[in-house]
This record gives sequence, structure tokens and C-alpha cells, in this order.
Amino acid sequence: MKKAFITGITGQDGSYLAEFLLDKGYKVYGLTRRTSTQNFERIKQIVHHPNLQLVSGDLIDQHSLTYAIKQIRPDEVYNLAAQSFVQASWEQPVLTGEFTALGVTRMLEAIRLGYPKAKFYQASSSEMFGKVREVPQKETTPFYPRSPYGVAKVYGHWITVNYRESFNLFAVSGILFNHESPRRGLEFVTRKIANAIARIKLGKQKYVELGNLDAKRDWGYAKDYVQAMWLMLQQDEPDDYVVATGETHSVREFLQLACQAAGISDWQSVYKHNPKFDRPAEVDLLVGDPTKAKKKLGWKPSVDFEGLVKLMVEAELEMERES
Ligand code: NAP
Ligand code: G4F
Repeated sequence: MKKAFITGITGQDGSYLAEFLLDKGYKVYGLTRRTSTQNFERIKQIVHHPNLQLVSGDLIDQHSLTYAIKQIRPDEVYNLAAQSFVQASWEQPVLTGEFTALGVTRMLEAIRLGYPKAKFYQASSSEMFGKVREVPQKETTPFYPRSPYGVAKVYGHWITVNYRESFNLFAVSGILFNHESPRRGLEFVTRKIANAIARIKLGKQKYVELGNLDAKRDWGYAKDYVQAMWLMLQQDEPDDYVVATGETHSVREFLQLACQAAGISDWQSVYKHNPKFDRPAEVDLLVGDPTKAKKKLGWKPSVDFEGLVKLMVEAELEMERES
């Protein structure tokens, strides 16, 4: 039985990846950190699965990571844990650096010292392209991060490449563009809009307050993207890949389509601008070129932009009707 160790198992991607690997017959170990209340909402369907084991630790605590790797001796390690909210990275830049940047080195050290045969996946991000140097962005596009989060991810990306080249580890970096789902945190713009529009439709809320509607993102479906992570670790050679849909849409388009999906005819009547949600430095346009992932991994997205908005709004309508 293959063994996988996932950091960030309680997050959006970690929970989908754990389900995907359990379905494939893996024994899955998930790192969870101590919190005053348990945060197992996204893994509630699998938490009692006989092939899932939760392991206590934190990206800031080297011993907990090295101990876990030594004990488990995993075939595959997926480092998905991070302070992942861009806006919060201006409010907590040092903590973001500790988790999202140095946390990667701690994981790599744990593998190097504890079980160097493990294959390592690093959750890199399209935020590294920031003020984009070319359109669309591919594996060779230079980075120009625009937030403490983006800067931390650039560090995580290069330390992964460096450990591959220095210590011959099977370490790969997946440069994933935005991917969403009904399990997205409520603070991210897609889930925030989908949830607010459902609540407005049901008469529970009047407006949705947003920042910059002009920002454009390449949005895909999270379930498709965890499959790409796994495919990267099944290759003969470690390499880095862009994972994206190749299409870009504005926050405004997301809002308009969400209203349409809920049967709200005038999107402007339910929207207010709130400068609180504007960012000190914005990433205006992201659009990825997934040619390499399609060709070498045989990966392709199964849900388009319209389908994604629809599935997110429908999930929120169902949840809000029940609550
Ligand atoms: P998420 O939902 O915010 O999940 C983050 C996970 O990291 C949670 O399980 C969280 O645990 C854990 N975590 C945070 N700090 C930790 C620490 N110090 N020690 C241990 N665990 C810690 O993020 P996601 O959307 O699933 O994204 C997964 C990864 O992909 C992240 O690294 C993110 O930066 C990256 N990424 C995401 C996207 C995207 O569009 N979703 C795109 C590119 C890259 P708690 O539950 O305890 O908070
Ligand atoms: O949903 P967002 O917060 O995601 P963002 O900043 O693109 O980051 C996400 O994707 C990255 C991949 O590129 C990941 F690495 C990262 O971990 C995270 O998952 O914001 C998207 C856009 C931004 O341009 C923001 O300015 O939406 C704009 N926006 C407008 N109003 C808003 C809002 N964003 C949020 N969160 N809330 C608003 O009210």
C-alpha cells in the first residue's frame, strides 16, 4: 500500500486530495495543527476512514515535521499547508514568511534528514507572476510577486528547485492558478460572491461588498487541480508545471454570472464597492498556459468558468436553504 503525507489536509485542496488518494488505495497521513476548536469540517466524510491517520504538527515546528517523516516514511509528500490568503499577508507578513516560505525549507529538511526517498510536491502559485511579464504565463515566465504572500511563494518555489538540484530529491513545484469549489474559504472572492448571492436570493442579505471588480483570474475547479498534483509525482523525472484553464475572467464577470445562476436580473442592484477590500498592490491579470501539463501529464480541466460559477452558486443555495 502506497503512503502519502499531506500538510494542509483540513484546507480546500488537502481535503480533495485526501479523498482522491484514499480512492486510489493509498494510506493517507494528514498533518493537523493544534487549535482551540477542531477544524475538521472539510474532512468530516473521511475522518474515520480506516486508511486515514491524522498526525499532529505545525510548519513552524521542525521537530514535528522531521518526526512525522521519519515515522511514516511516505512514498509521496504534498506540502499544501500555508497562510494562503493574499490580503492577510499584508497584515501578517512575518507569519506569512514563516509558514509559506520557511515552512517549505522545514519540510524539505525533514525529508532530506528523515526519508530522502520520498517524492515531494510543493504548492506554488500563479501569484508569483504578479505584475505579469508575459501573457499567458508559463513555466519560464519570470516572477514579479506583488504581495508578501507572493514573495513567500517565490522563496518556496526556488528552495524546492534548489533541494532538487543540491540533494537530488524528487521535488516538484506545481504552479497552480486559482482553483475554487464549495470548500473554498469564505474570505476568497469566488466563495464570498457565491455565498452572498445565494443569501440575497433567499432574502437573508441585501448587498455584497467587494473591492476591485476589474481584476482578472484564470479560475478552475479544485477537484481537477489535485489530480494534476498527483500526476506530477507519478512521472519518471521531477519537473515543474503550470496548471491552469488558459482562460481569464474578471471578478465583475464572476458576479454577473453568479447573479444569473441565482435568477437575479440586475447585478448592480446587489453590489457595493468597499475600499476595505482593495489591495495595497493588485495582481491585475492572470492567465496560464497549461500546454506542458496537458502534453506531459495528460491533464486537462473538466469544468469551465460558467460551470464553476453555477456549481458554486447551486451549492450555496442548497447550504443556505438548509441552515
Ligand atoms: P487553504 O484552504 O487555506 O488551506 C490551508 C491549509 O494549511 C489548512 O489546512 C491550514 O490548516 C494549513 N495550515 C496553515 N498554516 C499552517 C501551519 N503553520 N502548520 C500546519 N498547517 C497549516 O488553502 P488551499 O486553497 O487548499 O491551498 C492549498 C495550497 O495551495 C496553499 O499552499 C496555497 O497557498 C496554494 N495555492 C492555492 C491556490 C488556490 O487557488 N486555492 C492556488 C495556488 C496555490 P488549518 O485548517 O488549521 O487552518
Ligand atoms: O479570491 P482572492 O482573494 O484570490 P487571490 O488573491 O487571487 O489568491 C488566491 O489565488 C492564488 C493563485 O493565484 C493563490 F495562490 C492564493 O493562495 C489564493 O488562493 O482574490 C481574487 C481577486 C483579487 O484581485 C482581489 O483584489 O479578487 C479581488 N477582489 C475584489 N473584491 C476580492 C474582493 N478578493 C477578496 N478576497 N475579497 C473581496 O471582497
